Amino acid sequence: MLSKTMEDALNEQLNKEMYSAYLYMAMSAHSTHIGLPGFANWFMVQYKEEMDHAMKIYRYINDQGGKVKLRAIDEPPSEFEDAMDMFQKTLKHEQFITKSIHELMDLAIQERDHATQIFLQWFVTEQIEEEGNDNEIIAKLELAGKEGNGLFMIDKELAARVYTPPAEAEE
Ligand code: OFO
Repeated sequence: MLSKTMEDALNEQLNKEMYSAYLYMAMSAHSTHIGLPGFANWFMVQYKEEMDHAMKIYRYINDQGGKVKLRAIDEPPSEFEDAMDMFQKTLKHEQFITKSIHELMDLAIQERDHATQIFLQWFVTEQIEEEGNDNEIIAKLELAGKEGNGLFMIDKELAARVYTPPAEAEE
């Protein structure tokens, strides 16, 4: 059973996850456009993961007898300076999402909503991984410089990322 405040906050988070998916889809399209297929692949996998995050919240609201309310998704940017710009924006966005998840957790604690606290734990852990991945790629991009062989090597590395659908029990 969700309080109305918690239901609203979860619906808001669902929308933020949909925006995340949209943002990474835009970055994937841009990467393809500027000839970086590995980056395009990485962002497309990220897009799919964000859709999974959104669906996880969707199912949780339903399971708890709440009402899913879909809101308009903001338009993401379609132009980026370069690969570094995309990853800096990705990190900044993930820091925003982390803050948002922590605020949701604060609300669940305040409301003594134990089920939602347990549900949100998965997202708290996930955000550590998300920011970690972005920091790692930014560090590599700093070493590689803006173009040339280094960038080509990173593109090759990012081409290897594979999307793994969530196990049924985790869905
Ligand atoms: Fe859903 O983790 Fe990124 O935004």
